[in-house]
Amino acid sequence: MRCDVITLFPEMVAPVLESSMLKRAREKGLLEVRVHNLRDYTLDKHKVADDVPYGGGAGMVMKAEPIFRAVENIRQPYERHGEQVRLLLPSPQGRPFTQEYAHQLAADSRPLLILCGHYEGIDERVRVALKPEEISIGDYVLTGGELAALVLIDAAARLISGVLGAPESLAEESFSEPLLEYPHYTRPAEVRGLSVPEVLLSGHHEAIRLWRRKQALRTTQERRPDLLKDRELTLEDRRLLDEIIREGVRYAGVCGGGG
Ligand code: 4FV
Repeated sequence: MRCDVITLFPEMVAPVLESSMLKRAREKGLLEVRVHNLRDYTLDKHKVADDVPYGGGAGMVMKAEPIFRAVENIRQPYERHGEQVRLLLPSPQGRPFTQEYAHQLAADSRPLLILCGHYEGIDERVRVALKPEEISIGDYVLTGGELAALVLIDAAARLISGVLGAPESLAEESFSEPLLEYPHYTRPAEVRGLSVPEVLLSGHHEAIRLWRRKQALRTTQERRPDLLKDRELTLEDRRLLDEIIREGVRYAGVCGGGG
């Protein structure tokens, strides 16, 4: 996965790329990320990249020219090699970002170019001329696109085979199929009087698989019933959901809570 990030605040982005999974992915050569400071593409000695909005109003707008110059400059080497760059713009107006979208980004061989907006946003002529693919990470307003850019990179990079130590864990996690995750436990078996569900200590793999499936279905039904709506359920899932409904008890997630 190759990714270029254009931002006014590289210091917000670079440190995250130098830690944990993203750092390992880069060291393994499975992820390439270059961070570009938009100010390097401004024309004036004060490196001004934003200005007051035409028509008045609060806040500042990011100037179009530095963005055009940055995008053209970063695209060129790729286009010289016949590669088309995928230009992404994190914004509240964008298509909702989902696990499925993350898979799509991870599977795309094109280099990604992520433009981070800031302040009130970018000059609309950038959208008109460059037609960036807009992606929203949620219905709330951030101070800038940097955090959203890191969300996109993190969610996609971890899906690249070889990045995560245990690729099999990808198969069972939330939204791998639209179910929320089952509860996880680790040593010690007793914490502040709280124990671990017996079944997980039983070594009985089929019973453990069923217990985890049931918990995932229960949590999904309780917290995100929308994820279960018009979803093709297996016979087993239907049986487990019937059990859950019959039990009708809210699973507290900690032993002694049934489930
Ligand atoms: C955002 C979001 C987001 C809007 C104005 C940056 C900010 C500022 N990006 N999903 N929600 N962006 O709030 O992606 O330019």
